[in-house]
Order: sequence, then C-alpha cells, then structure tokens
Amino acid sequence: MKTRAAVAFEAKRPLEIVEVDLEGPRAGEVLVEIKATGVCHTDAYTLDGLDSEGIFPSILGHEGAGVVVEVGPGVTSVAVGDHVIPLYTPECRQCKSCLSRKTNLCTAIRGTQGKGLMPDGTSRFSYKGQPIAHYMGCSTFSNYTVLPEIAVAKIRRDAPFDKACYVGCGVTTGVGAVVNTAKVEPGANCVVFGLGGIGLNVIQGLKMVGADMIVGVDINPSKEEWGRRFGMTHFVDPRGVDDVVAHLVELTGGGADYTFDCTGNTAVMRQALEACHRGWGESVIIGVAEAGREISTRPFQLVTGRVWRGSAFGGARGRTDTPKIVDWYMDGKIEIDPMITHTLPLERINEAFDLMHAGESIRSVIVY
Ligand code: NAD
Ligand code: AHE
Ligand code: ZN
Repeated sequence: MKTRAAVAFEAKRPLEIVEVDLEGPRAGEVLVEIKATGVCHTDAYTLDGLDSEGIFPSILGHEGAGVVVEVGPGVTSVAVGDHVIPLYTPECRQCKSCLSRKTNLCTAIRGTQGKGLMPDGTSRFSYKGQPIAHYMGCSTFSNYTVLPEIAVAKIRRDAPFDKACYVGCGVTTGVGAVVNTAKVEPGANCVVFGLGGIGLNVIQGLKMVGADMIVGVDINPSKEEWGRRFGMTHFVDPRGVDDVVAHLVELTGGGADYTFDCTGNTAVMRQALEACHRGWGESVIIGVAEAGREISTRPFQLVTGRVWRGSAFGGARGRTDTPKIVDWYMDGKIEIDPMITHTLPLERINEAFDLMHAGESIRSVIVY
C-alpha cells in the first residue's frame, strides 16, 4: 500500500512529506493506522545527527496512538479495530530480560530495531524502490506503520488519540521514572533538571506520590510557570546563582533525596548527582546525551553514598503498564491536555521541531 509519511532523508534537513510504499504485516506483525503522534526531543536529536544509532533515510516518530487495521499470521494478542500505542520498548514476556523481572528493557528484537529493521531483518517501508529505515521500531511519522505484535499496547477505546499518544513516550517516561525507577516515597525532597515534555511529567509524578519539596531547574525562565502548574514548589534558574549545586544542597537541607536529569546535557547530569544528599541521594538520568559524550564525577560522590541510575521509558513494561497509565489519565489521576501546546497536521511537522528548539512548546502533537 501507499502511505503518507514525513521522511528524514538526511540529518539536519527538514522532513519531507511524501507517499512511501509500505508492505503489509508478516507473521507476528500488525499494520496500524496512526491517528496521532507526539514529537519528542529524541526525534529532534536523531534528526540533528546526534544519535549514534541514527540511520537515514528513515521515518522517525515513536510517540503514537492508532488503530490496528490488519494482522499478520499467528497474531493472537491484538485484533483488527483495537486501539493501540506503539512501543519502542516492547514486552515479549519470554526473553531473559522480561523473565528477570528486574528490567523493562526487553531484548527480543532490540538488535534489529537498532538497525532500523523489522525482526526478520528487512524494512517494510520503501520510496522509489529504495528501502527506508524504521525508527525505534515505531515510525509514527507515517500515517500507517507495521509493528511487531509484541511492540503494541492495547488501550481502552474511549481514550482520545491526540492525548493518548503522549503516553507512548513522554508521560510514561516522566511519571514512570518516579514510580518505577526511583520509587519515590511520600515526603521526599526532589530536584528536576529540565522542565520540558519529560521534566513536567516527572513533576506531576512527584506530586502524585506525595513528594514534599519539588524543585525545578531550567535555563528558560518561562518554564517556572509551567512547573508550578504541575506541582513544582521551588524554581531555580542556574544562570541566576553562582554555584547551582551548592544552592540546591542548601535549598534542600543537605541535598535532595532524588534528582532527575531531563536535559540530556552531561554537565547537568553531574550537577544532578552532586545535588543529591550524602549517604542516600539517588540521581536518575532520563536525558539522552549526544553521541560521544561521557559523564564524570569524583568517585568520592559515589563512595559517600550517592547513587547514579538511568531510566528508559520510565521503567515501564510496555504492554502491561502503558494501558494503566492511559487509565490514570482517563480517571483524572494525571494530566495530559495542558502539556499539549500545539496540534498540527503532518504537513506542518517541521514547525513542531522549530517550536521545540525555540523552547516555545511543551509537546506538539501531529494529527493525521
Ligand atoms: P524538551 O526540549 O521538551 O525539554 C528540555 C528542557 O531542558 C527545556 O525546558 C530546556 O530549557 C531545558 N534545559 C536545556 N539545557 C538545560 C540546562 N543546561 N539546565 C537546565 N535546563 C536545561 O525535551 P524533552 O522532550 O522533555 O526531552 C528531555 C530529554 O529526555 C531529551 O534528552 C530526550 O531525548 C530525553 N528522553 C529520554 C527518554 C528515556 O526513556 N530515557 C524518553 C524521552 C525523552
Ligand atoms: N540511540 C541512542 C540511545 C537513545 C536512548 O537512550 N533512547 C531511550 C529512549 S528515548 C525516547 O525518547 C531508550 O529507551 N533507550 C533504551 C534502548 O534500548 O534504546 C544511542 O545512544 O545509541
Ligand atoms: Zn521520546
């Protein structure tokens, strides 16, 4: 079939809207009509040529929601008409990682996914006879996409696609980092670095679990109002203080119980670790750093009890947890609507990247 898609032909070049060819689902795969997709900073980072796994040409996008329109042979867990969220972190429930119960990082198809291919080692997308790579196993910047059955989460039918799509990355990543990765307890003092589409979801997760102090740090002062809207209690613009770590340690009475990096900046990651309380403070890295970057700190920071950990997709097990997060939204436990600052047609997708780079959006959602 033909489908409309925004193709990344080259790094650092605007996406081009073209009709691409899409092969139908093979065994264990499903064809999904994407109804809406968010634009995450990770899409921008890959398009900007900063992703060591970036492949071109490819169809980016990994924060979508849609409807199953065809299933391949042997598919049993979803059917035509089901509403689904594509999962860049699948859940096969059979691999060593899924069975360990220690991680959400299913390894069943990670190898081919990182090469922009379906699990059988081929691409379903092509343009003028040349293959186009899939992205993060999702490619939601295409109106139709093919996904492995283990990489779709079935969600309730009354959830609006243009909001539910955000659960496909940003909401789950932020809220999940609090609930699943850090397991923040009520009364904790916390610091969130970077108040964008992810950081604000960390903040609403912290509020939900009853954190005491929720300090937001951002170089964009317009983010103060956004942070307060979702439960932030204090705001720090790092450019307004001499030493941001010392300032945060003082503010939190000796250091934070939990800090979260939602910037992808390795210098900030160091600040986030060092702003933790001696003896027990834990820092969670959520931000994705540019290819070639490394983190550093004095080992003494770890010797004296601070903990560095990371969180991918909020530690959520895709097929199990994502539908529950959609329920939280539908039941009013978490908010999504106010974070979606822009809703655009596919033809205007490049504006979504411009708005993000200008710090003018929280989340832009593309509706097909
Ligand atoms: P965003 O662009 O919406 O927000 C980033 C925020 O960080 C902005 O408000 C910006 O002003 C702020 N910022 C930038 N530099 C800063 C600095 N030096 N100090 C303080 N604040 C600073 O991006 P997003 O969509 O929220 O994504 C945030 C990061 O999380 C990105 O690196 C993205 O790739 C990553 N991410 C990771 C996962 C995961 O599973 N680990 C999932 C989604 C996104
Ligand atoms: N491809 C990059 C790594 C990118 C990365 O860390 N991705 C996060 C999700 S970001 C969503 O917006 C993730 O889930 N990582 C786990 C995984 O298996 O990719 C690189 O550095 O090569
Ligand atoms: Zn994302």
